[in-house]
Amino acid sequence: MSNDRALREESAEVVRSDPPATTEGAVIMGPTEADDRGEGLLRQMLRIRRFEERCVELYSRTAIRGFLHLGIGEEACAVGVMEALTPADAVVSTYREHGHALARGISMRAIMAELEGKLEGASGGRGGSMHIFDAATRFYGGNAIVGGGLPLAVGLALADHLQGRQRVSACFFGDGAVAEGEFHESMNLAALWRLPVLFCCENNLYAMGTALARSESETDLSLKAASYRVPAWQVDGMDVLAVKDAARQAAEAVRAGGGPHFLELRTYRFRAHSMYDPDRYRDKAEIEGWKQRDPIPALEAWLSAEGLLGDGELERIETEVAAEIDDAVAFAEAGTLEDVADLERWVTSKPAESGGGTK
Ligand SMILES: Cc1ncc(C[n+]2csc(CCOP(=O)(O)OP(=O)(O)O)c2C)c(N)n1
Ligand SMILES: [Mg+2]
Repeated sequence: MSNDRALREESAEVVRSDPPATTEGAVIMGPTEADDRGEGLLRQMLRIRRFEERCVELYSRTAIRGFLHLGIGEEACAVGVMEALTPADAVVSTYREHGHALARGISMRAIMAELEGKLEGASGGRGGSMHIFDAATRFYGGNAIVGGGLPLAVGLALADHLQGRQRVSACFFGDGAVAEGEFHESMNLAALWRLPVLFCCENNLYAMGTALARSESETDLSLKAASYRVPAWQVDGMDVLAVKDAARQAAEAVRAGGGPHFLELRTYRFRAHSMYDPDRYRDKAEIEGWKQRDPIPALEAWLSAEGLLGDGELERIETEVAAEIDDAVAFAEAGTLEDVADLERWVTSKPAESGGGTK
């Protein structure tokens, strides 16, 4: 028996959803089941897509500066997973987090103002695109460090576990994070202590310009989770209904005390890694192949075929989304740039007056 097979059989369950783990010969995957919130899912994905398209324009006229990582093509992951969470759950994300933040319910105004570095932004304009944070929705970042969110999610889940709260900490990270020690330490402790973490690996096959197969001896990421005895499910990350179904099942199991679960969401970014990346490492044909599986037209087509998208409905959603984005941009542009005199504020903390500070 090969080592792979032994691992699969002896350790945690590895559930495979269609299509299988290969990306060759990409097929168009339609949504797979009737869904009463189909239109809501479409709206969320369109909000994210159109928001990020507007970000490109704003970046080119330097209204947005610094790093900007877009998740165009990956919207089904954010939207599908968020469907499985309640407001009491926590979300930890990466620097490619606009979609997660929007789907979680942070206001588009606060996100756009953050991207434009304004005081009215989610993080007071100090974080920018990579550091959106919002305690009210339990959205604990935005993190520029690859793999940096994993131990945070484990810590949040440990707190819930110790205090007997039935909450889930959902942690998004990329395929590149599996190369980090933090990934392995987090998987191990979460499994060992049976912590309520939903690990959501957005496997878009590249970490900056490095293809997964050039950096990992084992490219089946679900096996890495299985080696820690964490149930791992591979999911078509271009199919929002498949993501939603898998996330719901996994979150339910986590909430019921089943310990951490791992979703490998097989997805693809249609644009470069960031605005600075000339994207010379991917074949045009590969990109075009994945665009054929764009999650938005796939859901639109399915909704229409099922008669769930009335005449003029799509146009109405597009118009409403465009208005929301216009409003968010106007809000951000009318926002305040923090006074330079405040530059050092929040950089260091003052010892607490009560004497409770660090000595
Ligand atoms: C610890 C660490 N090492 C290196 C980097 C530089 N870096 C930024 S993004 C990135 C690629 C990460 O790829 P992945 O986790 O697959 O996420 P994706 O960008 O594909 O969403 C790297 C290596 C970093 N930010 N942090
Ligand atoms: Mg990646």
